[in-house]
Amino acid sequence: MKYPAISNQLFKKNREKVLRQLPSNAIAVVHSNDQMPRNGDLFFPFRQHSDLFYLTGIEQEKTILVLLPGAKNEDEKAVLFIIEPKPEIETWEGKKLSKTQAQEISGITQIEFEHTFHILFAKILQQHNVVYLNKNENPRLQTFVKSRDERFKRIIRKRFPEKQIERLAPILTECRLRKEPEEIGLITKACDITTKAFVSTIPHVKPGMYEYEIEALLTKHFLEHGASGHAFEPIIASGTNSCYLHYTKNSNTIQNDSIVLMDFGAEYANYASDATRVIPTSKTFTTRQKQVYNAVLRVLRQTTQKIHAGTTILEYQEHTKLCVQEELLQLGLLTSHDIMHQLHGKPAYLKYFMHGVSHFIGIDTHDVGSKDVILEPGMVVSCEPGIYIANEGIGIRLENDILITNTGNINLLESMPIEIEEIEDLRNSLT
Ligand SMILES: [Mn+2]
Repeated sequence: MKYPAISNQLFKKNREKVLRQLPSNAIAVVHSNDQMPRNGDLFFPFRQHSDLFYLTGIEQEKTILVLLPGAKNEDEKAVLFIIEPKPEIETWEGKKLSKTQAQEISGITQIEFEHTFHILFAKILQQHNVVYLNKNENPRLQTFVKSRDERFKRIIRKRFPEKQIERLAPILTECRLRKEPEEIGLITKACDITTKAFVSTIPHVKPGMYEYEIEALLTKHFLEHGASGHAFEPIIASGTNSCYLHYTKNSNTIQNDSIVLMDFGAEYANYASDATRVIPTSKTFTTRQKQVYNAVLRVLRQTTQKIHAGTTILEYQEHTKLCVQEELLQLGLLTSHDIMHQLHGKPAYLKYFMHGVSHFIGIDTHDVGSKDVILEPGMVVSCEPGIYIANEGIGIRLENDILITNTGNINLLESMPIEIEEIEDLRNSLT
C-alpha cells in the first residue's frame, strides 16, 4: 500500500450498514475483480473491485467476502477468503497477505483460504434460502466480459437452483453514496494532491511541448505524493482537441495562443478526485478565450450555489442549462430565434454543451448513484459545466468536486486556481 493504513473501523461501519439491510435468512457474496489479461503472459495493473474494497479494504486479487446477517455474534457476520501465501508465488509477485494481516486491514476475524471457498460456501448455503449477489449495474457500462460475481451467479443458478437470488447492488449503492468522515478525508487528500500537481505543472507549459509532457509532469507529482496514479485516463487536450469530450491520446503539439483543457485527478487510497481547468498556451488568454472562459466560470458559480441537501442532480442541471443558454446568447453563438424555434428534445444549447453537469465521486470517479438521488450531507458530486466551440478551437470546461454538508457545500478543490488572473499569474510565475 502506498498510503498509511486506513482504520478498519471504516470497513466495519461499511459492513454494518449493508448487514442492517439484509434479511436474516440471507447471505451476501462479494467477489474481487479479476486480474485482466493483456497479451502474452501479462496482466493489466490490478485494481480492486470498488465494492469489495469498500467492505474490506483488501486490495488483493481472488478475495471473496461472505456476509451472514443472521449470525448470532458480530464476529461471525463476515467471512473473508484470501489466497494462501505460497513461496512459489511470492518469489515472483512479492509477499501476499497473511491471515493476520487480512484481519488487521479488514477488521474481519474469520479469515479462510480461497481454495476452501466452495466447500465452506456450500455448507453455509445449506442453512440459508436467499443469496444476495453483486453486479455492476451502471447503466452506461457496455461489456462482453463477465465479472467474477456474474460467473458465480451462473454457478449458483446451476448448482443450487432452489435458492432465491437477490440483487446486492441497490443496497451497496445506497451505502456508498453517503461517505463516512474517513472517506471524505481520503477524497480531500486526493483533491489536495491534484491541486498541488496542477500548481507545480502549469508554470512549465510552453508552446512546442507535447500534451503528454504535461501528463508526465502531473503523473510525476501524483506518484511522488502517494497517489496510486490517475483516477482515470487524463485528458490533456490542446486547441481543437479541447472540444473532444473524452480525448485521451494526449499526443499533439501545443500551439501558440491556444488553450489546453486538462481534465485529471489523482487516485489516493482507491478514492478519486476529478478536476478540470483550462490554461492559455501563451502567457495570457486571448480576448475571445477570456469571454468563453468567464461565461463557463459564471455557470460553474451559479450551478454550485444550487447544490445542497434536498435537491437532485437532475433538478439543478435544469438551471445549468438555462445559464449556459443565456451565456451562449451573450457570446453570439445562439440567437433568440434559435431558441424559439428549437425542437422539443433537441434544445439549441446542445450544440455547445452536450454532457451532464454532475456525477457522484467516491471510490470510482463516476461513483455509484443516479441523477435523481436526493442529495444528503456526506455525498460528493462533481460540478462541471462547459462550452465547446469546435470551429473556433475553444473548448472550456471547469470542474470542482463538491461535498454536501448540513450547512451548505464545500468545494474540495477550493485552492486550485480558477480565476483568469490566478491562472495567468501561475503561467507567468517562472519568468
Ligand atoms: Mn468529472
